[in-house]
Amino acid sequence: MSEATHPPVSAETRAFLDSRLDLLIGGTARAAEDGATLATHDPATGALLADVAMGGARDVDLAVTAARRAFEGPWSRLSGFERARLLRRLALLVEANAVVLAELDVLDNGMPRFIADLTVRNAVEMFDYYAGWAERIEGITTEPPAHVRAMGEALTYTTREAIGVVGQIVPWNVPLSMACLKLAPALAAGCTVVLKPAEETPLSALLLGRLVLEAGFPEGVVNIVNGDGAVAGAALVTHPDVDKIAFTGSTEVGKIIIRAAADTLKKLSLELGGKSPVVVFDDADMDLAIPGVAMATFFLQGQNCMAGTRIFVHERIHDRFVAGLADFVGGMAMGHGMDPATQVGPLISAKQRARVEAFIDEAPGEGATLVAGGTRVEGPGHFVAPTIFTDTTPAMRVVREEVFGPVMAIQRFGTDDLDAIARQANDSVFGLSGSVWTRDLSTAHRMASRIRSGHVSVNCHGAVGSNIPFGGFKQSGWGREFGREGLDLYLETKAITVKL
Ligand code: TXE
Repeated sequence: MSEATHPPVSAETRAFLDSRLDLLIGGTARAAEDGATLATHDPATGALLADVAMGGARDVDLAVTAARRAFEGPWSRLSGFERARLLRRLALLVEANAVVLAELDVLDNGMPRFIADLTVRNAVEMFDYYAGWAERIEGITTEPPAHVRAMGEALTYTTREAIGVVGQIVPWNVPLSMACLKLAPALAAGCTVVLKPAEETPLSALLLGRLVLEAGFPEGVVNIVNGDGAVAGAALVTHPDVDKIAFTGSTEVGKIIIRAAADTLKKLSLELGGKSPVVVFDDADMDLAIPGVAMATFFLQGQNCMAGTRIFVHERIHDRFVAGLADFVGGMAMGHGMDPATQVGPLISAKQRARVEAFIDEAPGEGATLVAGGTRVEGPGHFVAPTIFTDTTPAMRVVREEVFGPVMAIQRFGTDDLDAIARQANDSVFGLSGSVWTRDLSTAHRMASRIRSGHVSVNCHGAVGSNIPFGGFKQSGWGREFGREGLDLYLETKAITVKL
């Protein structure tokens, strides 16, 4: 990696990028069986960052074998308290390596530095939070069945046991966060893991893997296999010795995984796409709502499953609100994520930029009015300016499909009938997130209860946290991550009856 091609990074980050970036299998760093590598680039400059080992089906098989051995061996003998200690040690190590982890995600993903710093803090919190749960896994006692009681005294109780070997497949939009939010509950529950990061962002997970070993987790508990989704990802999904797949990514691949996992009937948790509604009432605090709604869409360049991308604004405030949004967006600094002033970084890839630009090119022809952005950004990086359309309608593609880019689609409403507004807001196959902006507490709660999503924020957006269940209604997925429900995704319940 040449210094000239990107802004300065720390010596530790440079040393990491210059090191061998292998797969982590059974506690050992190793090249792919066939020697294949994957090149990863800085999306802001196009510069090559590093070549990392690219695993295939054979590597996945080795990783699953190592995970099974660990699951049945030393890992299964550790108590929840001991797993908690390891998780807390990992949290401290992530904190101690915060700068390198943040810089790796900035370089690999393009995200602005302030977002990378936020994701490292979230990662630390995630391991600390789930360390607490590792100490609190418990079952119940209940009444034995009548036919056993008829024979004399008996006892029925339940235990909560780790599901086993888990395959975790994650996307590129928040690489470190995704790896940590998947690993923490699985390890707290006592599972072992084969993690497959996204092709576009293989770096921070590899450093995390080194930290997992440094924290003292037994070898094979966490295995990391970078690789192609259709090869390494698919091998994990069909592997007969994997008990569960946890996936975050596109709804399209989620459906492929459901079908592919059917033969082995794996447990699945899926966090998929979104097209979240943002409802702005005419009594909303404009000073709060304008920046808040802008960031609901443009945070992470809109490459965010929770992004609020269908905006419903009361017609009485529409013009004022839209003018305020255009002003705000005009002041957003676009650039390399390592520049502290940057609020908008590049999209992840040329492919993603082309996909997003196709939505932008098509919308005016369907009748949408362009308010901001919309012009092509020249240069080597995959930049797209924050783009706002108003006068959009429910049938437009920009309103129906997940763009996963910085594109906002505004519709107006003229009614005060909350059921009618909710029908508009819920007119989507997705149901992941949403937000309501009003000063009226009653309107806020009544509207929040009508939105068919797993997560609703009031006067803010995307208020997620390690302790707050998160997941989708409808085609946004199966299951809830974070909180206690996030732990439950990795546990089986066993009922035991003993005739005494
Ligand atoms: O996602 P993919 P992509 C949406 C968003 C975006 C679109 C495409 O709309 O524009 O998806 O992004 C692995 N078996 N989201 O193509 O393909 C892949 O290697 C097993 C929403 O990047 O779903 C990667 O690790 N695994 C989203 C992961 O799946 C497979 C986040 C995600 O890649 C596989 C990302 C297969 N057959 C994209 N094919 C969100 N909800 O946060 C691919 N993968």
